[in-house]
Amino acid sequence: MDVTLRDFSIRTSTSTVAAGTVAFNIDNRGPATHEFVVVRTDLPHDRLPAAADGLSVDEDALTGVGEISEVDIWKSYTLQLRLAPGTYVFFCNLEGHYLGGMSGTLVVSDDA
Ligand SMILES: [Cu+2]
Repeated sequence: MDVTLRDFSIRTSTSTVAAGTVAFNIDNRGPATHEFVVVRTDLPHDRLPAAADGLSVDEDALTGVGEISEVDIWKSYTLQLRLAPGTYVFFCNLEGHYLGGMSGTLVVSDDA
């Protein structure tokens, strides 16, 4: 699936994928460095627990699945994850970016 990062949104080519190996083809369209973090949670993507700084998400309070911690501007990355059926949330956790709207939900279904 394709993932496009920009200030401040994350767009994905799909919101549902089949369980198994999922390749996230991540593109940063700038104008800042971003990050791509995937966690497994049933929380709505805009209701993740806040960290003490109030500007980012408390990743320690969530079940991390994978991430690319530095997505440079105008570069492309591939993140491959083995995902079991369930609900996942992805976000950018650089200061303020999550609050700016950089998050979304991915549903992994169990049908092949
Ligand atoms: Cu960001």
